[in-house]
Amino acid sequence: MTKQAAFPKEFMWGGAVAAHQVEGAWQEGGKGVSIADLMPAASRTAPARTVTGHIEPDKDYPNHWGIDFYHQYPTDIKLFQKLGLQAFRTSIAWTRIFPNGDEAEPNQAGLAYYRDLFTRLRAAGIEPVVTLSHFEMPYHLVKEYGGWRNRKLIGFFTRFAEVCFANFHDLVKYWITFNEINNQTDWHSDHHLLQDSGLVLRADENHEEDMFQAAHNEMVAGAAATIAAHRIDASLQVGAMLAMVPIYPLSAKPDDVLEAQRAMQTRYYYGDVQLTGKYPQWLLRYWQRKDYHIVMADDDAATLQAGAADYLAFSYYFSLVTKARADGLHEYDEHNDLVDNPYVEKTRWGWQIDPAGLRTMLNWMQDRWHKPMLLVENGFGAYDKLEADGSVHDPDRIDYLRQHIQAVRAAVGEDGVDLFGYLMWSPIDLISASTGEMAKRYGLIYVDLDDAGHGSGKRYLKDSFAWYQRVIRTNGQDLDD
Ligand code: P53
Repeated sequence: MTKQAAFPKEFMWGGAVAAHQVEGAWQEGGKGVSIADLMPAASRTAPARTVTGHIEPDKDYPNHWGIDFYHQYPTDIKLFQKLGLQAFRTSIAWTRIFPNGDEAEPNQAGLAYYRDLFTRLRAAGIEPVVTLSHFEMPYHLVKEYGGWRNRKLIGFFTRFAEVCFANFHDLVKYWITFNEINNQTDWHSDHHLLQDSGLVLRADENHEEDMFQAAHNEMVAGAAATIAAHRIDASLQVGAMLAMVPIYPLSAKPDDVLEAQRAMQTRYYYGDVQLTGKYPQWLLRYWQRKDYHIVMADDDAATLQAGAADYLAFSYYFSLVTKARADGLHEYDEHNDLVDNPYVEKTRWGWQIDPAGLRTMLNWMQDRWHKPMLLVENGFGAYDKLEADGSVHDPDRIDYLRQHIQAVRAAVGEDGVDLFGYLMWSPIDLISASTGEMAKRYGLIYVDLDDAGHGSGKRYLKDSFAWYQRVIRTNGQDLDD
């Protein structure tokens, strides 16, 4: 009989959130205004969130209240402990530490808040995993400096990162620089340019060239932060973070295959730069062909090399499919010809459910970058219903998580992929990043709030809570029923 694949003993089971999606309290503790604070809620059918630079009185801003984690974290951590979480990923809101981003000195109230949060996590036996920039840079840096296309941001970010490492290195070993830095590859989307790089572009600007410039500056900043982390405490582990979305060819037609490969190159050059310290040749040639001039300082190459990430953090939710145009290949542009995958189901938000793609990508990343990996997001957004007796039945979420954890088990146990943990999104309901809705729920814990912030805010355990609790307790073996 073939032996069942297993997770290693020290495999880390956890859950993930981001500050602006849970904390609320957007004007407490000296916090400055972040881009997330200026994004009104959209919806499943009209998902575009925009930033106008001011609060529009007739719109809802769910990030302003989140799930009130800013105040309720001590009791929420108790629930996470009951769940058995071994790791908890959150982010530090940059605006709690540097409200405008360009101050000389950090805000002490912000430092005190995160010190208490991380201390309580540790006391509960939960390893904090902390993202420095998760879709929420200070709006001041967008308005006054033009976001990440300005090299001054390298200095501001590095200072912010150093303050965090110096203050929390005794509590936090695992760090992540920029959340899903590669989403901006979809540079046709104002939303992604803004979330990743604080870019608000005029119609006459070249969005693609600006995206490459902003991403370069971010990656240099991430490398500089990584170097600083190791100087402050050699035991710190700093990860790069990608949204891992496989892009398959629609058919075995050779042009479809080439098209899909180019889409993957476009999406994952951020991994090449951050993990190997080098830009791939195809991209340098592409810039030449397009007459793009990405400004780099003399020592950027050395910084990227010396500050290569220690590990790769990534999210995985869905896969995409592309095909070649009738008249030949696209330039490197993954978003031109995306088509439905006839073999997979979708969520209500149109996200294609593909657990096998996770195993494929784990192997692909292992073979390409040879670095330790941490899966820091994987989950199922759905409408949930709170029953009169306080229960929430979410069998579809359990199915989604089960199938993806089975794929991880096969990749780790059979294929020998170097993945050291699985952090699901999310232990608790939170505000959606793409649509700003509360109604798109991911949690194992239900939070009684709606899109307009109405409700008791009380927490209820969904069926998936007990299910994941057992997964953790059995180290991923008790999965198959
Ligand atoms: P929401 C796009 C594609 C895959 C993941 O997403 C993405 C995005 C951008 O929204 O975001 C990550 O809430 C992100 C989280 C986010 C989560 O996935 O849009 O890192 O902040 O909440 C789920 O359904």
